[in-house]
Amino acid sequence: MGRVVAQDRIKARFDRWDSDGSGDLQRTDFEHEADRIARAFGVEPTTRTALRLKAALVGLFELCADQAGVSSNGPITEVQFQKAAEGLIFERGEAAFNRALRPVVQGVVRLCDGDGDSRLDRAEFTCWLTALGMDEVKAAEAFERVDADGRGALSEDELLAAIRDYHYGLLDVELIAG
Ligand SMILES: [Ca+2]
Ligand SMILES: [Ca+2]
Repeated sequence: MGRVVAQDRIKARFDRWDSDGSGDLQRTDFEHEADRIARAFGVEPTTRTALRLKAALVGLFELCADQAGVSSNGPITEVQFQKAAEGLIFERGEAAFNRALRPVVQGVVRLCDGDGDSRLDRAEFTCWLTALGMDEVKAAEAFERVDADGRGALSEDELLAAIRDYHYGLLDVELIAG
């Protein structure tokens, strides 16, 4: 596993989440990110599914703030974020990583889970990635790679494993891109 790849990806994540470009992360960055994702799915930010995603992202922000030892409104500097994210990815273990990210994954799954079975089939997953700006051919390829058990639908656990593998440099599919 490559720490350099991991650090680059954490840096890219930081830049994306710093939605106001202030050079540090505030709670409002994560609120705006949630609104932006909801709109990418064609959902008004005031709907229940969008608000749940927002609560999940704010929860993740608070966890990072807590790790960084700053106020629950931030700001979190880039160095603090890098340290908190590396701790989560490399040191605290898979269970802690999944606990931190699961609400966000659930929040996004709800936005594109058309049949409501809490799993994403090929079309639903393609909808996720194309809403985040990936083209359809690449999204279809990504589905094959993430569908580890080949059953044609992605569970939350498979999605979490894919996000973790991405940050380990084991997979080149970024699922919470923007
Ligand atoms: Ca900011
Ligand atoms: Ca589904």
